[in-house]
Amino acid sequence: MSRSVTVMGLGYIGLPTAAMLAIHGHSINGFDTNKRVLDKLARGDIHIEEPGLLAFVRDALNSGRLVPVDTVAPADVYMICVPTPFEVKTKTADLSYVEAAAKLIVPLLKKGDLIILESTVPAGTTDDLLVPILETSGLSCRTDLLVAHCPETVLPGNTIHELVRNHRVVGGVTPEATRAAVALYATFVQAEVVATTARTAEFVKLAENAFRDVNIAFANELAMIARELGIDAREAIAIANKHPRVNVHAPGPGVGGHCIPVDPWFLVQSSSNAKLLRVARGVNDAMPDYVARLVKEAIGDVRDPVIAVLGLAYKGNVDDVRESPSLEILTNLQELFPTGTVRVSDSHVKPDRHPTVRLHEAVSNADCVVIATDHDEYRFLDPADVGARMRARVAIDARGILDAAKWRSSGFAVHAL
Ligand code: SAJ
Repeated sequence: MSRSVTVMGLGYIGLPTAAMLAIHGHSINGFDTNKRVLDKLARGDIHIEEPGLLAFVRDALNSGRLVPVDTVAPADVYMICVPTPFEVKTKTADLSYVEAAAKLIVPLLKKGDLIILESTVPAGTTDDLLVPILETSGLSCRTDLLVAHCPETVLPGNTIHELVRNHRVVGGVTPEATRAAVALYATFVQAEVVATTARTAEFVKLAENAFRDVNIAFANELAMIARELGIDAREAIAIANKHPRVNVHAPGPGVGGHCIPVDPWFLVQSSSNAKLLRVARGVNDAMPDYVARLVKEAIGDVRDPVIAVLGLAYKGNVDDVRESPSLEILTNLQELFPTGTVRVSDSHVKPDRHPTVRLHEAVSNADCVVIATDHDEYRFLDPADVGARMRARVAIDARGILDAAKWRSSGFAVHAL
């Protein structure tokens, strides 16, 4: 059945979801408080880099079923896809955007409306924060409104595919709400839509990302130990992973993005039993400093060194710099080499997000090149060409993507993490 849906927040999740619903026959009002986002959409353009998303959104706009709106429009379904940032000082979730979105909906609510929260939140948020706000409308979330949480689970870089192919977890405040939300997702999801409670759905999402954070911390710790022992960590991990019950993740310069470095704290804030999660966060947060120290170890006491950092995005082939380890690496390098020059290049990152230089400018006269992000183009760099522009041939491969033998045969000292 086709529904009228107002999507609140047209970011990395809201925009593709709005387009997906429109393409599947629903009538969508796409609301955002950011005028730039709406202006771009009005011109048939989008504000984020995501493979295939531009064409997908254009199809939705051309269908006439995705309409950008600058005031919240009435609908039968409201989907809240706003950010839930992390308060650095208190290490807790900032739920002010969820609150604000919910308050905007209140005056429009009528009996039978379905309200879905997709934003990642601490367990209990739907019941304890969203429901009381919605009930200021005078309608009950038990008998009048249908309220559910359905956490987004898409991997940036593969959003459109995963929106359709990933299973979804839907947790309603009541069984009727669960059923209504399941029915909506079933109109475009080609995988299982699992029904549970709102609280469990919230918890599951956090558990998934915490799993990755802990596993990556384990890989990073193994990598540091392996290095001390003169062992190639990635080779060792690849061999260990041949065991049918072992799946160690990849070591790297730290964990970035708006999810994995943040979500474990949403569990920590709920319980004093969360110990491992804190330690894992600490291990991953210390990796940029470890990478900077590898640079120091590799180049020694060169006076006024020039260091080229390749990659600012938090992972390969995306433009997103949120919580990117590269930002920390830059700061750490500047602290370690106060008289040196640290340059960063990343062709994916738009200049209004962060200043960068072109790759050949970054490596020009450099004493060391650091591969900080696993963008595809860095895998295929020609070491002879890069080396010819540099003052000394030292490479720190924090992502393990260079063909070390090839780089060594071009005269590079290669230090891989
Ligand atoms: N990373 C490693 N080693 C690895 C894997 C990742 O160092 O083995 C690093 C990446 O380089 C990156 C960070 O971790 O800096 C996170 O990257 P990611 O690709 O693992 O995850 P995200 O943050 O892009 O997306 C995650 C996904 N969650 C899971 O895979 C459990 C995605 O499905 C979620 O929708 C998303 O978080 C979210 O929105 O919560």
